Amino acid sequence: MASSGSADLVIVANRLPVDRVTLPDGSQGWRPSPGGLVTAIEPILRANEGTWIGWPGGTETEDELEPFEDDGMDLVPMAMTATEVEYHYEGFSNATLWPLYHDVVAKPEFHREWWDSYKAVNQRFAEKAAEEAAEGATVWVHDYQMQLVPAMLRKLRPDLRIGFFLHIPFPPTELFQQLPWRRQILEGLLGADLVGFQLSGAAQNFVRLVRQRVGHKTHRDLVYLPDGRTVRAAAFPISIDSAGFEELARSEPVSERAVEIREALGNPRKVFLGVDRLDYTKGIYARLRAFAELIEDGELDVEDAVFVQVATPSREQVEQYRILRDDIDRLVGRINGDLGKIGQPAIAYFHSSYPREEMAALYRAADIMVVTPFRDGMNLVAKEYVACRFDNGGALVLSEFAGAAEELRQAWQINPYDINGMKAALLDAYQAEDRDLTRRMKAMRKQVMEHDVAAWADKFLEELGALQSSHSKSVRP
Ligand code: ADQ
Repeated sequence: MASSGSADLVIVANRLPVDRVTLPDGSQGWRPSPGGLVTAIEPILRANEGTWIGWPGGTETEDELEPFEDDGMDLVPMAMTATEVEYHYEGFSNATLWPLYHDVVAKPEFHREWWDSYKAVNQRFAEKAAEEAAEGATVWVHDYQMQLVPAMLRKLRPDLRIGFFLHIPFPPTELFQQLPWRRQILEGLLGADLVGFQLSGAAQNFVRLVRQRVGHKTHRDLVYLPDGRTVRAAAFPISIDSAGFEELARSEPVSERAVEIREALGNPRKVFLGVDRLDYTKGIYARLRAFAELIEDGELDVEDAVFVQVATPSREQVEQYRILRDDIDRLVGRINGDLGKIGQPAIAYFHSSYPREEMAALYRAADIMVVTPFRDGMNLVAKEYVACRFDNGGALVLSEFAGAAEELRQAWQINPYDINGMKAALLDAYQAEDRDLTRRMKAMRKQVMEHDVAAWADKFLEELGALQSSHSKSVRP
C-alpha cells in the first residue's frame, strides 16, 4: 500500500475549481471558476479537510505548480504536457468519448496513441490521490476524463472508499460496444464502490454492459465481483445552487440589468433566449433555423420577437468545434441578412462568456428559454432559468433528450431532430396565456428549489458512506 496522506475527502476531477491567470503585475495567480460543482462541494471539503486534485488548464510543468490553499480548500494542481493535452484531453476525452457518449452526434475518432495517453494521465491522477488520501478516506472521482482512476486507485489503496460520478450520458450498449477499449473502461469504473449517473437508464446501461462484456454477476443495481466486493450503480440527478440563483435574480442590480437588456433589444414583445457552451450536442443550429423559419412563414415578426443566443467559446482546439463555430456564424449572418431590419436583427448572437449576474439578468429578461440539445447529461441552464423565475413567469422549451426533461415535465418538451415539432412548440410557448405559464413554472420551480446541488452532493456521499466497506470511515455532510 502506498503511504497515506492526511485528507479525509479527496475530489479528483479533470479540472481544478480555479483557473490560472496572469495578474495585472504580470505574475501568475488563480481565479476561482465558480461552477455549481464547486459551490456544492466546497462546504463538504472544508468540513472534512478535503483536497481537490485537478489540472489547472495550462501546460506548466510539475515544478511550476505547487499545492496551495484557496479559501479553506487544499488544491493540488496536476501538470499536463502539450502532448497530453492533445491526446488525453482534446483527443480521447473530447473527440472519442464525448461524441460516443452523446449518441454519436459527431463521429468518434479512435486512436491508439490517444488511449495510451488517457491511461497514463489517469494513472498519474490515481497516484496523486493515493498520496493525498488518509487511511480509510473517501475519494470522489468525477467525469469521463477519469474513468480509469477508480480501479487504478483501488489497486494502490484498497482501504479507500471510492465514488465515481459521470456528468454526461452513459451511452446505450449498442454504441458503447464500438469502443475498442470498452472492457478496460468498464473495469476502470468498477474500481469504485458507488458509480453515479444522471439518470437511472444510464445506470441500467452500465450494469447490463458489465454483465455482458465483463461477465460479472449482477442483480438490479448491484454488481458482484469475484473478489467479494459489490459495486452499486445508481442515479443522482445533479442540480444547481437554486436559492443562490433566485437571490441573485431578485437583487436590485440584476433586476435593473434585466430591464436594460430588454430596452437595448428594442423592447420587443417577446425575447427568446439560448445559452450554451458552443458544442455540437446542444442543437444550436437547428433551433436558430426553426426560429428563422417561423419568421419566414409569417408566424413571427422581427418587430415582435428577437432570439438572443449566447454561446460560450469551448474546446476551440478540437476541429469539430471550429467547424461548428463557423457554421453558426454563417447561419446567423444569413438569417439576419435575410430577415433583420435596421436596429432589429432577428438574432442577437454573442460568442462570449458572462458572469453569473449577467446570466441571471438574461434569464429574467427572457420570455422563452430554448434548450434543445440532441443529448445532454442533465443541462443546468434549464434549471438556472427556472430558479431565476421567482415571478412564476417565462416559458421553457426543452429537449426530451436532456437529462433535465425527466424532472422538468411541465416544460414544452420537444424532439430536437423534428424541426416542425420544434417550431410548433416555440410558437405555442410564444402564444401561451399567463395562466398556463404560471401553472407550468410553479410546478417546475417546486422541483428545482427542493432539489439543489447541495442535496445532490449530500445524497451521493451519504449513499457512498452507507455502502458496506471493511475499513473506511465515512464523510461528514
Ligand atoms: P455542460 O455541457 O457544460 O455541462 P450545462 O449543464 O448546461 O452544460 O452547464 C453549463 C454551465 O455553464 C451553466 O452553469 C451555465 O450557466 C454556464 N454557461 C453557459 N454559457 C455561459 C456563458 N455564455 N457565460 C457564462 N456561463 C455560461 C456538463 C454536462 C451537462 C451537465 C453538467 C453538470 O454536459 O449535461 O448538466 O455537466 O453535470
